[in-house]
Amino acid sequence: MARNGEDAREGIAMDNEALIVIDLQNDFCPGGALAVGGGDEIVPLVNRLIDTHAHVILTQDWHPAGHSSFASSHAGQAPFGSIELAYGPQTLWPDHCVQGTEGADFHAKLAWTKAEMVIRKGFRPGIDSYSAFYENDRTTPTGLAGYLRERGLTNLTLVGLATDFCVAYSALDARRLGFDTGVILTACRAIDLGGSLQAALTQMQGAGVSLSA
Ligand code: VGL
Ligand code: ZN
Repeated sequence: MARNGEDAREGIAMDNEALIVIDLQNDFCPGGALAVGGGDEIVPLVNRLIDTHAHVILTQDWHPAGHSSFASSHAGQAPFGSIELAYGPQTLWPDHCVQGTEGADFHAKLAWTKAEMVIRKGFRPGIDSYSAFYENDRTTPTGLAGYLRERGLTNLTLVGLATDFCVAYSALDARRLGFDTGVILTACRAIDLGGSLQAALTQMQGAGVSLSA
């Protein structure tokens, strides 16, 4: 069966399909606080995918100042190191996507107006949240699964930033929750920290996420 936007392009109403655009925010684009290489290059393709999908959902990384995932919140720690939090190891990041700042805004060229839902994550001071479904303690839900189920949106296509963190964690959780899940890799860019991109691709493949170019 044809997946994703192809069905929409053919004009067939695919009312069970949703495009989920992950964290396409200024801080993850060149010039931003946690810039992902080429993060802004995906915007035109993502906009075309938004155009061809009936249902569009956005996620927005949304941290309070002083968030526990920020290296600056921990004395003697530097960005991209790792510490142990109550729920396990946590990579430390530069301050990014602070609520209400320009860095937390969506990329200015992202055609976001069609989005039916914006799910914010990472707003609890003590827990980071890569996945659109569960925070990093792996038990606190964001509410997205319930929203999708209630709307009958069973087939998900994920794009955005970053391939090896928020996109991969979201895709793996989506599979675990029983959603048909695809990732369009050309509409994603990776942070690639210590082999994290290859690890994420292998994990997604193993979990039955349909990876396409
Ligand atoms: C992300 C690190 C920290 C992401 C968010 O969107 O992939 N990565 N916060
Ligand atoms: Zn974050």
